[in-house]
Amino acid sequence: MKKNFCLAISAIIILFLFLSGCGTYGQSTTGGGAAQATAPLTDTKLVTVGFSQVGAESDWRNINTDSMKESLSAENGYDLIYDDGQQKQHNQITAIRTFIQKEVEYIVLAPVIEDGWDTVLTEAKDANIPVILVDRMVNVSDPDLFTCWVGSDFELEGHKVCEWLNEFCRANRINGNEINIVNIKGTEGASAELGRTKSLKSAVSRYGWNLLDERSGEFTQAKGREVMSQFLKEYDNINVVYSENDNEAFGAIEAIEAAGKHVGSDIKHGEIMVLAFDGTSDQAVEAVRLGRITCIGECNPLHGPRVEKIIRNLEGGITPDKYEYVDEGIFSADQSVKSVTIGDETYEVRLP
Ligand code: GZL
Repeated sequence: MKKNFCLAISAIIILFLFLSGCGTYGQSTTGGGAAQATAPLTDTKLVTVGFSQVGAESDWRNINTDSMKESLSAENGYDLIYDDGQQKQHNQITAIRTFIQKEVEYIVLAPVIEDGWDTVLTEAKDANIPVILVDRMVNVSDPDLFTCWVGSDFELEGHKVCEWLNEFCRANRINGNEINIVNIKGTEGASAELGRTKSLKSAVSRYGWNLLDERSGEFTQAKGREVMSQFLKEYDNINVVYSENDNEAFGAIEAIEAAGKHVGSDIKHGEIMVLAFDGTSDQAVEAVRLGRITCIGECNPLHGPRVEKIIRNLEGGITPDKYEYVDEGIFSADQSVKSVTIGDETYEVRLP
């Protein structure tokens, strides 16, 4: 009698468990008792990321922003809080403080300039929020104030373009002292400006070029046009423009043609050669192919997948490399120079 009773109770318990959604093999199911798929990914908690972007000053920046937003999307498991710094450091500092107040899990910073970040990055560190730097670098007293950085070698970009100009002069029998160059710099104090300017200055002294003047075009087309217009009023012998991004180059070309002059590589016969950096927009690609921009040092804006992988690895307890450089080339349609060599690396010159 007692045995039958226990068997009956056991049967009832098993039946209840099965019907109540707890599988007979310990798998949890949802409703109906039949085994269901596990909850879809979107039910897992999203990783909150605060991203402080420089601004929207250039085609490169806009493509970089799109890359970050596409990678740090909700479907990829992220809750992205985006802030456009309007090219002002105080806006970025305010944004970082807001991210800290919101207790985001990660802060991504594309710093507009290198100096002035120690205080706010210390606040982020005190709040135990990892900071990932993207694109430009910060100049801080303690490198532990950021977890890692991903971006470009801006000095190398400048070396490639300057070596291209040197090889162009050799191939076309132009003496270094015949080069009268102006520099439309990027945002003063930005890593891209510092690196590209430093490389130009070392090439000027190495190859005997005449650096007539340098002023900031703030990486924008409007300012690039304004600076170039001023240069043309002050100098009548400019034959090369070193423009620290494509948008400044577009503005410079507008100014040059408004002054009745022509852009191109035939500098022996009065054309003004325009050199630039980025090569990311359709307009820049067309300008190179048409020879309106003679040479561009590539600057890769697609940092989104790299930053997403860094965060995913950090979530999995994997420490990222402190510094991650992206690969970049050099573009030109001029046939004078096939490749440039920097140190022990040779870079083929190609169409974008
Ligand atoms: C380079 C980036 C620069 C681009 C400009 O990585 O910081 O800022 O060259 C952009 O186009 O404005």
